Amino acid sequence: MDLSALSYQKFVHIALEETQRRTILTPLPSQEKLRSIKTKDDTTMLHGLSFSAPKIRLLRSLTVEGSQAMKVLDFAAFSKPEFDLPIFCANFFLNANLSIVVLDLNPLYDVTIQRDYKEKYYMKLMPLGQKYAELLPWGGKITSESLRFFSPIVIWSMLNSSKYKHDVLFSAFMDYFQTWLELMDQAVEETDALKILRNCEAQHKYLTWRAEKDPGHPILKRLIGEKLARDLLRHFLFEGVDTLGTRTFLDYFPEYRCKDGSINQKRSIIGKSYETRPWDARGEFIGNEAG
Ligand code: BLA
Repeated sequence: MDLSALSYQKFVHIALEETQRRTILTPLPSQEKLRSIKTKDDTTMLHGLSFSAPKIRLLRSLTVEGSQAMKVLDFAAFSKPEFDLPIFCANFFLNANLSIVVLDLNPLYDVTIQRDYKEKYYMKLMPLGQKYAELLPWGGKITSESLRFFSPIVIWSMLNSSKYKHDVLFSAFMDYFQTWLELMDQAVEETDALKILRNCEAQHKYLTWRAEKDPGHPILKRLIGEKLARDLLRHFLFEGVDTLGTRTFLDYFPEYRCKDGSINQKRSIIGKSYETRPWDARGEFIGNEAG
């Protein structure tokens, strides 16, 4: 597949346009530093954009494009802690053969445990989850630990790269993002300090997980080197990981502690599981790790 026909720029462009129809975006200082980075191979470019808005703490986008070898989109939106909105999450990776897709409104609270949270946001959205179940089918076993950050409407898929699938993905991306924007519009500011603190901690736990274990890290390190990749992760992609809370990765995920006190470099301790979609059409969790 010739990748030159496929680009994620349109995704970013239209998503930002839609956001601007509903709210006022203010560019964040982090965007200046990382607006564009040339990679070591000199043909690939990284482009970053980041904004805040009255209800949004951080809306940011990273694309990797240029060389024929691969294209990447990492697009996410985090609300201010006064709101318990899900986190918008679109992570797409594409090379000549394969397209890897994660698209979700990641829950702030584990929906297998917090039923009230699940009911508040996801019960109405189950038809949206069903809409793409056939065109973007479940991608097979994944890092088990990731599942608690996913919602019953998550799209996790591995596809052959094609223009048709790219167009389907654009449509899914816009549906999910519009849904997130609608939730943002409707969100009512929390005033209970304790609840705001809980939201802050939940976002911090999520950021801590992703800043340490996101599957894109090895590629980013290869492209721009260890130091800049770390900077990109902690001060741009997962900004807030050093400010929204004080707990460390090992406080949240003690099972990753090695005997010498360091963090186990493996992505998963439990291993991969969930061969098939572990949620039914009503959003009930039906997975078990052996599956
Ligand atoms: C693969 N990316 C994956 C996989 C998941 C995600 C679940 C399947 C592999 C696995 O089971 O871990 C995405 N995982 C997530 C997300 C969360 C999570 C979004 O826990 C959120 C909580 N992906 C990127 C970027 C790159 C990238 C920026 O987001 C590259 C620069 C690449 N993702 C990438 C590649 C793979 C992958 C190459 C397949 C290789 C692998 O599994 O290591």
